[in-house]
Amino acid sequence: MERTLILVKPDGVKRNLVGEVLSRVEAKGYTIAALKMMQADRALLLRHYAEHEGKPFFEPLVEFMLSGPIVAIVAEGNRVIEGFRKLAGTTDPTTAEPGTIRGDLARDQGTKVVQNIVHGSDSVESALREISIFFPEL
Ligand code: DAT
Ligand code: MG
Repeated sequence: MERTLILVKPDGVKRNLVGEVLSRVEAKGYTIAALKMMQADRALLLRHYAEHEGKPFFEPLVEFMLSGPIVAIVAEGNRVIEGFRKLAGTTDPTTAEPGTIRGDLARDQGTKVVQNIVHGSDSVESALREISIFFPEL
């Protein structure tokens, strides 16, 4: 069964949207296989976001992800990686489709990094890598 890593980012937790995100995932029919609230540290985020190192938004992204607790979720189901990316919507919340998490719940805050409520793995390889970072016990 396919699995993906979902993160409710600090903006989502601060705005009390953890339940909203979980309920959209569950309503779609995916199963929550694991879930934890945590404060990320820098080392963990450098591993998670390694592909973005060197980009202009990298440091603001790490600082943002350190700015408060996050909720890490493993969701499970056939084609859940693709399915959650559709539920999340595109990266830029201003133009993300209404009906998606980012399109409905986020907007441009004028910050150096886009704040868009959720992370979702983008491929099978990313999902396996990211789940092992956030849930080494699984
Ligand atoms: P996604 O989260 O949609 O997979 P990504 O992996 O390309 O997007 O980037 C990770 C996060 O970094 C993204 O959710 C928001 C932020 N980000 C991406 N591109 C950005 C940009 N050009 N300017 C500011 N922040 C950006
Ligand atoms: Mg990504």
